[in-house]
Amino acid sequence: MVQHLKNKTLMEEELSSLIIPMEKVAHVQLKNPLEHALLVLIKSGYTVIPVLDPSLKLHGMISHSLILDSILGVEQFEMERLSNQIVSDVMNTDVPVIKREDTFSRALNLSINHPFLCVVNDKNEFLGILTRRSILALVSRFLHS
Ligand code: 2BA
Repeated sequence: MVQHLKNKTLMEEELSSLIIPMEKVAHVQLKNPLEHALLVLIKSGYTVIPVLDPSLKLHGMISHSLILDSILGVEQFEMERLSNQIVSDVMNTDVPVIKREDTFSRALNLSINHPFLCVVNDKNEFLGILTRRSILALVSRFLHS
């Protein structure tokens, strides 16, 4: 079983079908004001979401905590920063990325430290996400079959 998963690429594995496609992933644009990003985060219910540009290329991730941290003044929140700052000012650019040609083993390793991985193509265009939950569900199915 281990050898099987080690050599298979995402494309060959049924995990590929578990990728949540871009249209269903809550995301924001680089130039959106923080106010808009916070609204999308709150409305979607997710804590961290991808940041894209108008051509749908992946640039980073934004979270509640990054936004709150960036509007924190010395003694209080500086609420005007929500409209003065944009997503690219505060996003995290250290994004866990995976391609369909990558091995399942790489996805599993990356998912140890990340709740989800961004799936991109060779042009860095965002295709969707793969959650740690779906990766573990597949491992569990293999272990029990
Ligand atoms: P979190 O937002 O921290 O969510 C952690 C887990 O809480 C999710 O695990 C899911 O089980 C649950 N959850 C949170 N918000 C939810 C909602 N609006 N609807 C249903 N369940 C919700 P996963 O589903 O494994 O997702 C792991 C991480 O992947 C999420 O972490 C989020 O950062 C990202 N994510 C998942 N689906 C997403 C989507 N459609 N759009 C944007 N980001 C997504």
